[in-house]
Amino acid sequence: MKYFITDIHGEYNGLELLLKHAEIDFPKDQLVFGGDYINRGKQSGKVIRRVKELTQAYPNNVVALIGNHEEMMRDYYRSGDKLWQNHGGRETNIDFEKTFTNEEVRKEHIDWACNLPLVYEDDEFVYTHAGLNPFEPLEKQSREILWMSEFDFYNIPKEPLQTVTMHKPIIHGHTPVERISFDGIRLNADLGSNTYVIEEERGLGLVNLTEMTYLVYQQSQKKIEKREIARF
Ligand SMILES: [Mn+2]
Repeated sequence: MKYFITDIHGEYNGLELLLKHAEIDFPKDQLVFGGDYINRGKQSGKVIRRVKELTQAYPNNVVALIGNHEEMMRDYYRSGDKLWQNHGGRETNIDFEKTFTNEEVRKEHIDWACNLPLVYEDDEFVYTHAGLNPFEPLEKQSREILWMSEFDFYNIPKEPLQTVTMHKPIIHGHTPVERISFDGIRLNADLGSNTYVIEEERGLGLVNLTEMTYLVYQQSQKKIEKREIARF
């Protein structure tokens, strides 16, 4: 089975519940994380620690990509860019200090999160945080793709995207949606964890790409529900 989860935004309890519920068989199954582990939610440190742990325990089966929130953290540490501080970075930093009391361990986790890859490709799918530039080869995508709005990404005609991915569907997140759907080339799995203003609307999805179903953790009720991916 192939699984995908994205835009966790500090929702550690939901992540754990979903992983348990899905009964992922780690040495066999594949799990790709689409980025945005941190900010907004209260447990960014624990999420980072868990994802890093999984990628290191199963280096052939678990892949973690960078999101624009880790990119903001990267810019903050590289050049002092203040954007991160205004997007939850201040609180995330405090949480990192609580989670990783050892400074070296903390640094190691921050470095890890800031240096994750932009794109991953397997035999069936291409994975990215927000979008792809159809005019750049997959291995040479510019960092701007981390910020691509859903409007811009879904305005790209299917053909150039199919050309750049060799007809592999693009699995991504970044812009919250109420339901996960597949338009034949794009699948957005961000259900607005710690992001939607209305708490009842916030969800965290774990997609089973092999079955084209997903589990959604509804944050307000702390409940998990299974759904089919809509196709159009
Ligand atoms: Mn996000």
